[in-house]
Amino acid sequence: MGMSWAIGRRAVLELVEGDITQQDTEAIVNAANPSLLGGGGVDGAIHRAGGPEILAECRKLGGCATGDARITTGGRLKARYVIHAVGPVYWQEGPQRAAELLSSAYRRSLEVADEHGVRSLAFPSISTGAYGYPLEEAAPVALRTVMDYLSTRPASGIERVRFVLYGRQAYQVYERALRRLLDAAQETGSG
Ligand code: AR6
Repeated sequence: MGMSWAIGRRAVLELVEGDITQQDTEAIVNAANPSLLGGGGVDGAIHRAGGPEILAECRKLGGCATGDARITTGGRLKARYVIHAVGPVYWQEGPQRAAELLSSAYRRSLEVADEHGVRSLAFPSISTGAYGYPLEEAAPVALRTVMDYLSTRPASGIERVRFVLYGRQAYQVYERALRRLLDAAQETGSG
């Protein structure tokens, strides 16, 4: 299952149901924690699939603040890079601050990708597992941040951003959220 939409002049936004570790984009994004030393969920799956080289590089980075992102090798993954993004713990921040930090985690991942000449990257749904961010609230924040970035940064070399949703339900939540954002953009004559 999957769909794609043209965003801005140059970029494509894709939604697929699947496993982030299997993506063939140049970079995949990890839903990491501030230690960058591994964990469960997406983080565990990426380190398992990519091998010990990723953790070895992470150890040298000395952590990452919430809302920020760091880059390492992709090790044995198809992706050349892993971008480790730290989303908010929902119940610690409250809805408004959590939305700011979640948006920042996506935006910083895109900036780090651009700094490394990455043209295609895949995101999981950051913070919506162990960190407790309700999927219905996280989806529009994630999608809006990526769409804004792709349509307002003329110097960006990013051509393809893929959201990889784990399970049919998550996919459907993102698809509905994307349709709502695109409809709203059309009505206001932007986007
Ligand atoms: N591919 C794509 N999405 C996945 C996969 C996968 N292989 N596995 C799970 N998901 P989580 P968080 C979905 O918990 O909430 C770790 O311990 C999952 O259904 O991975 O940001 C870190 O070390 C959910 O919707 O990340 C941190 O301590 C989404 O990915 C903490 O968890 C994110 O779930 C980060 O929590």
